[in-house]
This record gives sequence, structure tokens and C-alpha cells, in this order.
Amino acid sequence: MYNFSDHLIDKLKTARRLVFFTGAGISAESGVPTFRGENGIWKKFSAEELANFDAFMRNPDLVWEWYQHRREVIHATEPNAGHYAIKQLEEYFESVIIVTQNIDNLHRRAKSSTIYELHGNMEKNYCINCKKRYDFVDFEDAKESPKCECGGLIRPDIVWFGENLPSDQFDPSQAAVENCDILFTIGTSGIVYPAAYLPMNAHKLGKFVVEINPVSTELSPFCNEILRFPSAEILPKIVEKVRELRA
Ligand code: BJW
Ligand code: ZN
Repeated sequence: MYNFSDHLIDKLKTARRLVFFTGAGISAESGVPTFRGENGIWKKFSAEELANFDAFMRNPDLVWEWYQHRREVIHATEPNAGHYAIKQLEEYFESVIIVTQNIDNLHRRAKSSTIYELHGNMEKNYCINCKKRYDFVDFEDAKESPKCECGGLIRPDIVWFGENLPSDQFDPSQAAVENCDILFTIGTSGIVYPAAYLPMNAHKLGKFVVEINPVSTELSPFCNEILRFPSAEILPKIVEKVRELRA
């Protein structure tokens, strides 16, 4: 069994409410590429060219094709042991809330109960004109950016740079942070705001903050405990430990 620090073990013994703040790294072991770093998708594609509204207006077909490609990649993956471990922790704590920056649906597919999606969801789309909502399945085979019945362009329901985060996801995330006993920040570089304020606020509020990431990040200085491991490896070990503590 992996040796966790006494401090973390004490916290796991008494904690009732957990928040998991997750980023691309939690899905890395499912085969979903992260954004930044050596194998990051933005090594190959420029974020500025694709992940903002102006880029979409300049070339909607290119942006649409890019997201269709990403959907295909993600549809071929499965949740990993890290996603499932978080789901299993629901058995032992009063509340387990996921606040994710990911658009990949893998927490949903692992059947987690409470998930806030800060940056949208790749299965959803909406018309930029009348705001009518569409599911991905409506355009599964569309090679070019589809049009709404009102004639407006249909875009993915994803938060691009310069766009506000959905307040119905951000506000309850902030409340969950305020009410938690432990916040885990997992697989995120912590450089994208306002999402990164959430673990920083947790630290400011005196919450116990644990980072799970093989490398150091912008959030590391705000963490009480750092686990330098891939999440699919260490999260199941945390479940084992909690099981032992609660037995
Ligand atoms: C593993 C692992 C394993 C690997 N196990 N770990 C304040 C200060 C400075 C700038 C700003 C600010 N406020 C706003 C801004 C501007 C901007 C911003 O933050 N820019 C920064 C880059 C500087 N923010 C915005 O524009 C936001 N909107 C906003 O602020 O609205 C107000 C506003 C209105 C009008 C004008 C101006 C402002 C919106 C941000 C939207 C972000 N959207 C994206 C793209 C979505 C589209 C797409 O998917 O194509 O969301 S950006 C991209 O980054 C994506 C991610 O959710 C997000 C975070 O990335 P993440 O998850 O951290 O991934 P990586 O790759 O960075 O890190 C992966 C980590 O995993 C690494 O650390 C690895 O080590 C680790 N890892 N394997 C565990 N096995
Ligand atoms: Zn419309």
C-alpha cells in the first residue's frame, strides 16, 4: 500500500465533503491529449487560431472540422481508473463534487453524480443567432459547420478564450469550494482563469488542497499536499486507503 502522509490521512479520516477540480491530465491515461506540454494538442494547432469566437467567424468550417476530429478521438476512449476512483469515493463521503475544465464527458461516463463543467461540453451545440440548442448526434456526420433552421451558424457549446464561463456552473463550483473539507486539483496546469481561482480560493479559505500531477504547476504553491503521480495510478490508492480507514 502506498504511504500517504499522516496529515493527508488525518484529513481523509475526518473530511465529509470533497471537491475534485480536474483538467486535461485526468483524461491523459484514457488517451485524450492534454492542451499544453510535450504531447499537447496546442503544440500542433494554435489555440488562437481555433479556440476563440473570431476564429470561428473567420472560418467556421475549419473550427467545426477540428471539433468533429476531437469528438471522434474522445468517442474512441473510455474513462480510466482515476475517473472511476472518484465515483467510488461517493460511497464514503457526504458529498463528492467534480468541478471540471474538461469537455470530454469522461466523468459523466464514469457515472459521477455531481459534475460542474466550467468550459462547456463537446456533445452540445447552439445557434449563435437564436441560441437554440442542439446535440452532437444531430450533426454526427456533418463535415462542415451546420446551420440552424433560423439560418444562424451552429457552434460547439464550449467556452473559448475571451468568453464568460457559464454562471450556472461557476457559481455552484465556488459554493462547493467554500463548503469543502478537501479540494483535489488534478491534471491541470492551472494557468487558465477564472477556473484557476477556484483552487486558489480554497487555499485562501484555509481548505486542505491536494495536487495530483506528475509535474509542478502554477497551483503547486497553494497546495498542502502534493502527489507527483499520474492520476489513474494514485486515485485508486486513495480509494483503498479510505476503505481501510472507514472499515
Ligand atoms: C497529468 C497526467 C496524468 C498529464 N495525471 N496529471 C486573469 C489573468 C490572466 C488571464 C486571464 C485572466 N482572466 C481571464 C484571462 C484570459 C483567459 C486566460 O485565462 N488566459 C490564460 C491562458 C492566460 N481566460 C479566458 O479567456 C476565460 N474567459 C474569461 O475570462 O471571461 C472573461 C472575459 C470576457 C471578455 C474578455 C476577457 C475576459 C475563458 C477560458 C476558456 C478556456 N477554454 C479552453 C479551450 C476550450 C476549447 C477547446 O477545448 O478547444 O479550455 S483553454 C484550455 O485550457 C481548455 C482547458 O479546459 C483549459 C485548461 O487546461 P488544462 O486542463 O489545465 O490542460 P493543460 O494541458 O494545460 O494541463 C494538463 C496538466 O495535466 C499538466 O499539468 C500535466 O502535467 C498534467 N498531466 N498527464 C495527472 N496522467
Ligand atoms: Zn437559430
